[in-house]
Amino acid sequence: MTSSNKRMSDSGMEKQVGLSRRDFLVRGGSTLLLLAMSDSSVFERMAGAAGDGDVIPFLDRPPAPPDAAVKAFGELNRMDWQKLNQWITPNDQFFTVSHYNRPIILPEEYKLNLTGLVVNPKTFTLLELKQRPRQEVVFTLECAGNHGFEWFTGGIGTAKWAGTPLAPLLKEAGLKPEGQEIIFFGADAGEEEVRSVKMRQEFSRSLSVTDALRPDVLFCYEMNGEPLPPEHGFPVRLIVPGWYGVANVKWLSRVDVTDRRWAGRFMTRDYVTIREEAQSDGRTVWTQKVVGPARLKSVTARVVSRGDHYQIEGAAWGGPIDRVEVQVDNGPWVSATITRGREQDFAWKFWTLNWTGVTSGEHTITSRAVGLEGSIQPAADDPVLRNKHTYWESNGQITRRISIG
Ligand SMILES: Nc1nc2c(c(=O)[nH]1)N[C@H]1C(S)=C(S)[C@@H](COP(=O)(O)O)O[C@H]1N2
Ligand SMILES: [Mo]
Repeated sequence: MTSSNKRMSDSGMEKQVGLSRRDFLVRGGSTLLLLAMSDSSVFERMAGAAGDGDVIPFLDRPPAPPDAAVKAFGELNRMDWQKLNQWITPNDQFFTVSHYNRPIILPEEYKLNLTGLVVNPKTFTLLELKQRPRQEVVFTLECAGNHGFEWFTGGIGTAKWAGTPLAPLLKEAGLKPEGQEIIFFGADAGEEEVRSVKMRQEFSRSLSVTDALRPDVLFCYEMNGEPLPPEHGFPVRLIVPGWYGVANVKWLSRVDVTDRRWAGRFMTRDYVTIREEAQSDGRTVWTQKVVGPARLKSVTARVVSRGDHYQIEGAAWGGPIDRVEVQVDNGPWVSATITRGREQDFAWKFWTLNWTGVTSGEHTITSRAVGLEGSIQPAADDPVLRNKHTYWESNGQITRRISIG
């Protein structure tokens, strides 16, 4: 593969932020993302671990984000996996990604317009949405760009989201049979240029009617028992459990039912994964697929020592998970114990493994999530990832390096 194959089209943010191509990790880069995740100073044990212990720092640590990224987006408080201590991420520690402005919306002025191919187009106030049946979901939201750059490893968090389900609301409005696709618009907007046409575009993503009618999809107004914080989409955002962050449109302003697919920036230019895929006849074809459902993934968060006892701890998410396996150096894959989250379909699982027979010196630790249907989180050098040319959906196995004294 030539290095030019690794290049990405440049759709704006790279220019805007003034980052050079070298600032990006392997998968090439166009749009830079933003994240703000504060470190938590209090250190508690992950669920499942008992007593105090010392965290042994990994030799590999994510580098600081490039200055240009910090300048453009403000202080970046990246999540530090070694400090992950709570299964639910507090709102003020939850990462955030916004591609346009961050609108401030007054609750009493808020309106959600339901337009297009419905028998009864309707406008909802915040109060009307809140008066509808309430539903909650614990859902781990990960930016599809997470782990796409060396310095972007903390674009993930888990919250208990509450709101009202879409399906009954859409059914009441009367979806017309020719309705195929539902477009969700945010109140944030920017200027986009396509084939020399300049236009104002709100942030938008669409779902097929089938996906939108899934019973767990919410018009969400609450995050961990609080009104949605402004940067997370106050007053109402879409929550699509099991999908990457980008599908979860914040500052929701309009929901439009249409008879065809939507070709906005975040469906067709950004958040499109480009791969060279081998066909059964040996040919290779280039594919461009829109980022949607989350992919199986796991991370080794830290190693804790208590005397001469060592415990490896981590998280796994991105689909129904059967188990997590851990490999030390070139040893066998060993099943870890899932300690938290088993009963929640859309939340990350926390896992631990007692590391026995530890010798002094340098070691590598790699984890892999195994799905209920037997699918396995791909190795970092798996062709499916090696032949991926964009940084989204970087769900390869992560190897951490550690030195035992
Ligand atoms: N309106 C709007 N919604 C949006 C975005 C955006 O820029 N504007 N960013 C998306 C992306 S790419 C991600 S990863 C998530 C991040 O959600 P958070 O900021 O609440 O963590 O919001 C999604 N929803
Ligand atoms: Mo994202």
